[in-house]
Amino acid sequence: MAPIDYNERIPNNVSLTENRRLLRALEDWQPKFLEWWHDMGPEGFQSRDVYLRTAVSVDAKGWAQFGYVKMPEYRWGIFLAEPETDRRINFGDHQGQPAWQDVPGEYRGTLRRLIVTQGDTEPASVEQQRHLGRTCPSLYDLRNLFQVNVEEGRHLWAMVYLLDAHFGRDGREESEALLQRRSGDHDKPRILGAFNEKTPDWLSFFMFCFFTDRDGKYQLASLAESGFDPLSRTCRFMLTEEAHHMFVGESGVGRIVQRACELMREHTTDDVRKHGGIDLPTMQKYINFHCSVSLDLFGSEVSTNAANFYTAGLKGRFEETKKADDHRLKDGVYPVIGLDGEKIVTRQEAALVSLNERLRDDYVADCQRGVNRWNEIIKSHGVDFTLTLPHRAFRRAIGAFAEVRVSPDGRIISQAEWDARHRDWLPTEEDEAYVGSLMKPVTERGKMAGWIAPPARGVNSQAEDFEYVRLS
Ligand code: BYC
Repeated sequence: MAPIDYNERIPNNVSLTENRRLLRALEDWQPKFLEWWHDMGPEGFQSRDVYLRTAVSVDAKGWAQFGYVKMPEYRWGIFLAEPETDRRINFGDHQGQPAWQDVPGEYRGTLRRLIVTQGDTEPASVEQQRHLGRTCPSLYDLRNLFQVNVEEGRHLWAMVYLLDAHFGRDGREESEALLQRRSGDHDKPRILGAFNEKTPDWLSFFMFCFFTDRDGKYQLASLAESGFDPLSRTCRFMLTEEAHHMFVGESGVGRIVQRACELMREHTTDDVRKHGGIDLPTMQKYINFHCSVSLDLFGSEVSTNAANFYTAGLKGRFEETKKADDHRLKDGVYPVIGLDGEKIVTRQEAALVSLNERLRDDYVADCQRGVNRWNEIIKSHGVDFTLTLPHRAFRRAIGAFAEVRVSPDGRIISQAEWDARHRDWLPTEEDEAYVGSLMKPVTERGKMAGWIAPPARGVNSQAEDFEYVRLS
């Protein structure tokens, strides 16, 4: 395995210099990426030194190094996890055959579509978050935002590498198109719903990192099982970066919950807005919104697309190789919720077409573990309040529940009840205006906005007043 060569214009561990055609394609794309980064990347901080981690090797020990970098000079590059000797395709019709090093012709279109869909989310999230730097609650959070942003940029590089290396001219065209679509743009939107929503404030950002990046974890883990080995190796390395994004989300929301509880105790009131905090009922509304948007990212409950991806050996289940079954799923069944007239029911569906729902199950269980940890914080302050995940049929736009109104506790309701109640369940304009009113930048070393508690520890064990971003 080649080490990462940082003397190259494009750092990589895939011996890029030995493939002149690919090198030229990527060197042609690089300035376009930088132009996009300048236009659509973090606004206002491009010339600042930011304390960032950069990948130096892909093995488990010490893949990251920390240092000050100006974001446009970040060493974006191409890093694949170590190859597994004699890796086989572990599921579907090609089970047992050697993993593909090149794209199998019959799956070219499908594989390209999967890679493009994955790739499209990465620049989209950077676009969604580009204004947040101006209202950061602390230098620590500002640095974390930028770390997430540069790594999403690198994830885009990862998908562009696959497109350019394996899909010829079509791949190069797709790589360009990834820089042309824009989050929320009416004429050229990003592909998936959640990536066209706004991330207007830091509460939304932390929720996004918790819920939407977690979809990333589960989708990447499924693609890491792929029989197309370059995709598998790329996703395996991306997963190590994704873990930090979810940490930013979970700890960010946890710190806001903690601050709310502190204010409740200090002032013996539930109305922490009076004291500059974000109250727990508002947090619940944001959870309802971000969870439901992210649940849509798993696609329809019953999906022939998902069945085809699996049968072809392109996209597996979460932890496919740890499961003890035939890995073909031709005969099995799986419980899937759906609609029966006015009722939500569970049916046994063929396992193959239920793969989106199965992945959603894994995802929901993981989200619930995070919510439990937030509830532990609440409990430790002696506060009587429980945050919950909304029912998975709540406010869905994709799949069996797209056409019905469902309450957060899972009752099918009338349009009239929805109209009367939805303001109790989802952030209202007033809630958003209140949260927005708290978004005042705090950029003094070691200082923290009043609506969020300080982190338990600094990045890379740095002191509380560490200058994570040099603003002067
Ligand atoms: N919005 O059978 P269906 C991340 C489309 S996040 C709009 O229901 P399928 C990250 C679907 O494309 C991870 N359209 O679903 C996080 C299809 O359209 P076509 C991103 C949607 O195909 C934070 C049609 O509806 N990675 O990394 O089984 C920051 C019927 O499809 C949506 C991936 O998603 C939606 N929500 O599964 C940064 C992995 N849902 O093809 C990054 C790659 C469905 O008929 N993608 N549709 O025109 C996939 O595996 C699949 O495309 C999906 C959908 C799971 C998304």
